[in-house]
Amino acid sequence: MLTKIAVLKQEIEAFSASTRDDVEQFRVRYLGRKGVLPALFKAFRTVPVHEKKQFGQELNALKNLLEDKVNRLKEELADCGDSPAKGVDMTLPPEMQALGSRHPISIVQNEITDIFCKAGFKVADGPEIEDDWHQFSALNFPPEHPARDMQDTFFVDKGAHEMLLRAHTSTVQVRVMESQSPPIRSLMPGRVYRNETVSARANCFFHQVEGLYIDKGVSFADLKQLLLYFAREMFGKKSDIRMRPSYFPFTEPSAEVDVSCYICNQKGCNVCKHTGYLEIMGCGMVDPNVLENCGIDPKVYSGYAFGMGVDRIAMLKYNVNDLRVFFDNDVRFLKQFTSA
Ligand code: 2NM
Repeated sequence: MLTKIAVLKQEIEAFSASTRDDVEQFRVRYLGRKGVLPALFKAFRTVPVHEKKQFGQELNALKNLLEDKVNRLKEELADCGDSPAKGVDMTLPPEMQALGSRHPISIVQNEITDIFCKAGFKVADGPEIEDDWHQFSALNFPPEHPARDMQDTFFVDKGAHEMLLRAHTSTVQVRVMESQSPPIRSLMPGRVYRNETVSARANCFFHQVEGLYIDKGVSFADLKQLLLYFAREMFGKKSDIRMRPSYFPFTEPSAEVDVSCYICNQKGCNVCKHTGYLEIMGCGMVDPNVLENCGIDPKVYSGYAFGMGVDRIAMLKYNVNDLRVFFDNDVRFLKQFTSA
């Protein structure tokens, strides 16, 4: 029996493992319930009394040797899964996980909101599925207005509780005006939906940032100054703006805003179609009817509002001539954009 123990000792010392599985098999073979060591302890019972002391010591030494060996092997292999422990340089830096990047539309949207937030505007949020009141009636759209037509708006449920996908984020402005009292300085970035034929310049959904300022004595001059500040922050210090009269149901007077072409410095190029200006947004003084509809007294308060298409500005900024590429989800395209 002593020779058997000596042989086992050599076997155990010589054993090496390259995976955690190896260690486990080794442990089961020697220390498991039906393993070599328990069998020896069983045999120990039949050893003559005068030999028990020596055998006992040898057996315990063998047990300690085994347990130490198993623990050491386990530690060595703990960090490497089932791959070989030897030849792995644990000081090497790990393989970097590929990071995602922000979507170009989100980058531009954040840039726009940051600029207005510096002027004191606060971002508001609201539902994308809306009702007639917030989309049309509160905003002074007459009942026969063409935008109410099925052709322009996506209706979700034409039943008793007619719901629709919002076609502008002014729906959120209505909610803000209904729930807050002036002064109001709020900003609504978000996705809007329109029933358009999809093309290089139009999609059935796009992104808007709208702004609203309501207080006592707000004038068109205030609006003009804010938009000039925005144009210079967004398109460069040398930018200029011009306004052209326009029409929206919810503002009176209304205007389209153009920014001087930052690509050719107004010398004329393909992007500005040799006009020297790029059309970037619409704006106006909030119609007194809208204020009234939202519970704000138009005799006390006045306000301005503006709205711009994020996708269009992103096309200008990144020189993209087909807006569908923003939504094809081609990672090769999307990963080119980083927010500084
Ligand atoms: C635009 C252009 C002009 C606008 C108006 C309002 C509200 F709710 F105050 F009446 N919100 N947004 C507005 C005005 C939006 O987008 C081209």
